[in-house]
Amino acid sequence: RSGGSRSAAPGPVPEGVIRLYSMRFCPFAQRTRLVLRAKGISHEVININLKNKPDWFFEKNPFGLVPVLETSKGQLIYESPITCEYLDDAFPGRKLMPSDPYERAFQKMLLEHFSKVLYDQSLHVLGCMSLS
Ligand SMILES: N[C@@H](CCC(=O)N[C@@H](CS)C(=O)NCC(=O)O)C(=O)O
Repeated sequence: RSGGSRSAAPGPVPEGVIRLYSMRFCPFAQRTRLVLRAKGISHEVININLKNKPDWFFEKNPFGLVPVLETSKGQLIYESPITCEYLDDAFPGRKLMPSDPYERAFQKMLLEHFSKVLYDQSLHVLGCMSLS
């Protein structure tokens, strides 16, 4: 869905489904998509044109970033690690996060390390692009 900044907002999320506002090549949204798939959660995806964001998107996330989850109750969840933890907590089935407090903390510490690597790599790629 590209649309342009004044395009109409999508309707409410149907019962029994969760909606993901995403972008195909976003590594942060990829985290959320991986959890949706790993847990087999029924969902729909709306891809946002980040170069020309629709105005209504800022009502979903004031930061204007993907990923964002929206429930059929109109609840909005953003920031990728928070979306992943929400999905793990809110849906039954295989738990992705350990229940032990230290193990949970350890997983989050690991995520911080990987986020730093991801960020450094993004900068590296941008650096290479600006050189080419
Ligand atoms: N801290 C955020 C970062 C999300 C993020 O940076 N998403 C990018 C796409 S990969 C975005 O929406 N960019 C739009 C913009 O910067 O205006 C998260 O973990 O969800």
